[in-house]
Amino acid sequence: MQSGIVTIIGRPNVGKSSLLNALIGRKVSIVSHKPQTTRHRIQGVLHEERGQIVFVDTPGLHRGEKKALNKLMNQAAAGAIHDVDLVLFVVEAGSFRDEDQAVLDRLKDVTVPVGLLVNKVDRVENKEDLFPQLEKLGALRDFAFVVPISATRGSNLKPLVKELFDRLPEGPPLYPEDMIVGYDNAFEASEIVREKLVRTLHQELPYALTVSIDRYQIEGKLRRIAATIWVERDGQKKIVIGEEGTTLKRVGTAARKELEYLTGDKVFLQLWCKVKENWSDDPKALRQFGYESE
Ligand SMILES: Nc1nc2c(ncn2[C@@H]2O[C@H](COP(=O)(O)OP(=O)(O)OP(=O)(O)O)[C@@H](O)[C@H]2O)c(=O)[nH]1
Ligand SMILES: [Mg+2]
Repeated sequence: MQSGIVTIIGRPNVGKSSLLNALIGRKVSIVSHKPQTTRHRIQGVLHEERGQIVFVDTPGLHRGEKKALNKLMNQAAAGAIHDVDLVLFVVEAGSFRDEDQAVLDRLKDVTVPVGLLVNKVDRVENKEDLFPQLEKLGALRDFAFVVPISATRGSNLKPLVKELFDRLPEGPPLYPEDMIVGYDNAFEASEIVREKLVRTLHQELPYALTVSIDRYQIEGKLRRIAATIWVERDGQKKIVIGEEGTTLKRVGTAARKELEYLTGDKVFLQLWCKVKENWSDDPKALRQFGYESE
């Protein structure tokens, strides 16, 4: 048996969470087309005959740490490259930017193998363009391997997993066989609600909100969940609620359906929206909402 911890790192929006979900075959980490969707380290465990891989999805490393929340997100990501067995550096085909280079610079002192994943290759129209790109990116450091993938289509994931097992140490499984995710029910509910909000709302709102769970009760095949959506200003609260509550209702329905799908139970979801001024730059509020510093 082999087992090990593999961190997935990269700038925002390159498809790290999509990759984790594709590898595990289930929604483990929330996804949206907006950058800075993931805010915590998210664990998903892959169980195979060959062994077990614990994947760690991370917030996209970004510059311009405007708020305390951004600093915590970058810390959570940067802290995940230590004490692991392998690091997967994810970039987007055809779009290597300064922010990617900044991530690469942070990987300078990493001594465990670093694999390069060039994601979103489904978007490359002319496949002949890919080869020189892979060669150029592959020369940026001494990568253990370079694999072009499409996380959303699930392309090339088997060869990727083989590259991982080729390098992971012998050892007993780190987690029990039935453990797929590293978080609890309440965290899952808060993230699913946040995903629906991020996908529904525009401009700065996704960055101004967080979700806390006030109640999570399991009664047989029914789950009663009460959640609060926190925003920073009164005007934002109006937008979250929407005219006659339509936006909040739409978000609630989408979140409930997904939670029912994920848990297999019936879900009764109540949502409130409240204002906590400047929470994303307030260390005490951040702690209260579960954003821990290292
Ligand atoms: N076409 C295409 N789109 C992809 C692929 N992988 C991810 N995406 C899209 O890219 C966007 C970002 O995906 P995420 O998985 O949330 O990216 P992330 O790196 O986790 O982003 P952060 O959490 O913000 O750091 C979403 O709209 C995904 O659907 C892919 O292989 N092909
Ligand atoms: Mg993510």
